Parts: sequence; structure tokens; C-alpha cells
Amino acid sequence: MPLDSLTNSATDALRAAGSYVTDLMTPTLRLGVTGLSRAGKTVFITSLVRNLIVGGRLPFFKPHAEGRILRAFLEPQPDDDVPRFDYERHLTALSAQPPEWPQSTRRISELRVTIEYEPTNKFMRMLGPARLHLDIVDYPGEWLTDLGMLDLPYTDWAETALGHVKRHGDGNAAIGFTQFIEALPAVTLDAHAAEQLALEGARHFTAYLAEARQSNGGISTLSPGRFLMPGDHEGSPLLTFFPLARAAEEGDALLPLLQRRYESYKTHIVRPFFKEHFSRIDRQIVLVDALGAINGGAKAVADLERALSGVLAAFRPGTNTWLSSLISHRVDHLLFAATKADHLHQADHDRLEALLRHITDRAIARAETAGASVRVMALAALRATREAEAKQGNEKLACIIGTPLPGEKLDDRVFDGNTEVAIFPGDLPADPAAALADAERDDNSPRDLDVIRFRPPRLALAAKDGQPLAMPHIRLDRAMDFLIGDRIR
Ligand SMILES: Nc1nc2c(ncn2[C@@H]2O[C@H](COP(=O)(O)OP(=O)(O)OP(=O)(O)O)[C@@H](O)[C@H]2O)c(=O)[nH]1
Ligand SMILES: [Mg+2]
Repeated sequence: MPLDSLTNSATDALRAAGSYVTDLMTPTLRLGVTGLSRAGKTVFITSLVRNLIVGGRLPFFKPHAEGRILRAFLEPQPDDDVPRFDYERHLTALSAQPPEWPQSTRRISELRVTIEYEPTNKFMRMLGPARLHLDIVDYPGEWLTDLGMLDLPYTDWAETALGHVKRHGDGNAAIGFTQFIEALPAVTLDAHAAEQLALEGARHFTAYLAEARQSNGGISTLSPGRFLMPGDHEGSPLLTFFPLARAAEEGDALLPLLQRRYESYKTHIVRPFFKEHFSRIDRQIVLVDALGAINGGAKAVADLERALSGVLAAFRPGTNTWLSSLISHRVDHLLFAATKADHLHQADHDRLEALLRHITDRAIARAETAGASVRVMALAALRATREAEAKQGNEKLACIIGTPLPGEKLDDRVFDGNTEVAIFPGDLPADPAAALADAERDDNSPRDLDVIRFRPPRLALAAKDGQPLAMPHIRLDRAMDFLIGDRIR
């Protein structure tokens, strides 16, 4: 073998070994992104990743502002058994003419972005660029409410769930479920008949959960979280049980079947989720559509609060002995973000933040998230409106300009999805308690705030790949700085 080819292959081998070692040594930060359905998770991740990759406008993301981010790029994620976050498809929807919001997603997904940067430390700088793997995990907030089931025997869970049905018993599905329970025979001897009843009961109970969610502004607070968000378990027997309160009878096949399914649901769905995904998260953002809830009225706000405290229980060290023993490290940065802040004029952003703080304060106090650094922020991951001032008599009104989605209504007007309008969305009360009281008024009374949905903004597209050059946002950079900034040093 000629000498220089030997030298070449030796250098290649060394380089390969070097990059292998670098890769092994590259630290990983796992960022959990969660929120109840429609909170804005998909838009948040898509915008964060795009802005990182193309170097968007991020003045408050310090490593970027200091010019130390050399590049950011997607790499294959580490977990082969988790679906990949469909970044490209979401980006394509947002780049369409007219732009569309991404489709709703209902299961866990993951994406790895590698950030190459210049270290702040002089000595480290001499070794060349450093790298950080950012693994972003998107999962439905509803799954966190299942944590409460882990310490709860079937009987206690059933009692709580049936109490809920009793309190909200006026809908069709609630009536259907109650009638089903009342018509059950006291004892079901036959195993096949018990199976059929379990299936039918689960169908009724799922319909009830959907109805409860519908009447609560789209928020579901009741476990099992997977009945409405089955992820990959759609149609699985693990999801066929329902709450039943009755004493054990000799020879009855139904109650033991329901108890067994309930336990299997915990063993095969809830525990693995907390063990394999949740316990590995380093940083967490909880996205909250507080404006949507305010707009939805009293029940929606109360339900949002309840759901959030369910979600927060998962971050409370020592709440659940099983979970505490599992989490060797705990989430050290926890961010609550009120999403879609672009529905309000910036003059109201502080109020939105105060409102979220007010809602989560009660939950955080209960959750005693001691040790973790917790922050609350109002943001818009993708800003769909711009601001303007309009004059009404002598008064100046802070308006927002955007294109409402087709079918959106304001007073008597129905929008067609093509027309840009300036609207005065109203103000949030300065006192968060007043905002909640406002929402708690009779649902038919006029509200101080109008929240309508807008089309995504038309973005400047890169000639190369026809995808957005950057995404306008509100405070996304501050959120990034809090969540990952200190790890890019
Ligand atoms: N104006 C505005 N609307 C937003 C923003 N983020 C999300 N939205 C709206 O909220 C909807 C839901 O956002 P997604 O990101 O899909 O929410 P999600 O939490 O992933 O929802 P699921 O996948 O259904 O659980 C979008 O279709 C938009 O209408 C934002 O920054 N600004
Ligand atoms: Mg989604």
C-alpha cells in the first residue's frame, strides 16, 4: 500500500474516531413541551426549531445575540421507538399560500436539533466549537393527569369518576352512561358477557369524557387521559374499562375484569410513559391557552385550573412515591407560558402574564415545586397579527391587525378567511382576580374581551427550499433563553 494512502486512511480513521468521541461526549438536554390539547405545542416547537436553524430574530436568546451559535441542524433522534415530530409537514402547512396552521397531533413525538456553538470559556474555545443535542419531546398534557391514578386503587378511582358524572349529569352522554350502569345486572357470571359489558361501558364512559371536555372549553381533566388521547393504544383492550361502584359478589366476572384492566392500564400505559419519557426530561415548558379559557367562560377557567393542578402534580417531588424513586434528577427549569399573546395588544401582555401567574400560583403553591426555577411568561410562538392604533372620538384604541380564519365571528360579522381587518380585542382587567371573575359571570353576558382565531402570517420564504426564512414571534427568544440558554456556554 502506498505510503500517502496509508497516511490518508490513518487520518480518516483518527478523524472518524475523533468525531465518534465528540458525539459520545456531546451533552444532551431533553426539553419536554406539553400542554392541553390546542394549547400551541406543535406551533411552538416548529417555530423554535425553525428560528434556531435559520437564525431568526432572537435578540433575547443570549447565545444567539452574542453571535456564538455557529449552526443548528436536525439529526436523527436517539429513541427509535418514538415517532418523529413531523417538523417538515408542519412547516409545509405554514408555508402554503394561504398559510395553514399545522394539523392537530395526539401522541408523543420527538425531534433532535444539534446546536454547534462557540464556548464562552477561553480554554474551551481553543478546543473548537462545542455541541449540544437538544431533544424536544412533545406529549399531550392530558397524559399527566393519569399520574393521580398510580396511587389510587380501582375502587377509589371509580368513586371519584362516578362523583364527577353525578355532578355533571345533564348531558346526553352522561345520561347514557348512567342508564347503562343502572341497567347492569348485579352479577355477571359469564366471562364473555362481562367482556361485552366492559366494551360497551368503556364506549359510554369515553363518550362522557368527550362530552365533559366539550362543555368545558375543550379541556379534559378526568383520567384516564388515554381514553380521549389514545396515541398508539387506539382500540387496545387496555382501554376497555369504566368506573363501577359495587361490592364484590361471589361468581361475578365483571368487577374483577374491570379492576384487572384498570391495573393493566397503569402497568402497561401509565408507568411506562412516566418511566421512559417523563422521568428523563430536564427542562419543561407547559403551554397554556389562558385566553381561550377566559373566552370560554367560567367553567372553562375553573377546568383549566383543575387540569393544570393535575398536570403540576407530576412536577411535585415526593407526590408519588413510585415516581419520586424513578426520577433521579428532576426538572430544574419549569416555564409556564400563556400562548397566543398576539391576540392581544402588547399593552395587555403583562396582564396576560399576571393572569397565568394567578392561575398557576394556586397550583404551584399546592405543587411545592421546591428547587426548580419556575417562570411565567406570555408569548406567541408565531405571531399572526400586527399592532395599530385607531381613534374613536378622542379615545385611542390599541388594535391588532390580522386575517381572521374563515367562519370566525365578531358581533354580527362572519369572516371569509381572506380579508385583513383591524380589531380592538378589548382589555384584560388589570387585576387577574377580576379577569377570572369576569369569566365567571353568567356565560351569556357580554365580555370585555374578544378572542378570534387568525390565519398564520404570510412568511417570507427562502428561494432554496420554499420554506420560511424565520418566524415572527413574541418572547419566544426569552423562553428559549430560560429553557436552554445556560447550557450553551
Ligand atoms: N395567533 C396565534 N395562534 C396560535 C399560536 N400558536 C397556536 N395557535 C393557534 O392554536 C391552534 C393550536 O395550535 P397547535 O400548536 O396545533 O396546538 P397543539 O397543542 O399542538 O394542539 P394538539 O396537537 O391538538 O394537542 C393553532 O391551530 C392556531 O390556531 C400563536 O403563536 N399565535
Ligand atoms: Mg400538536
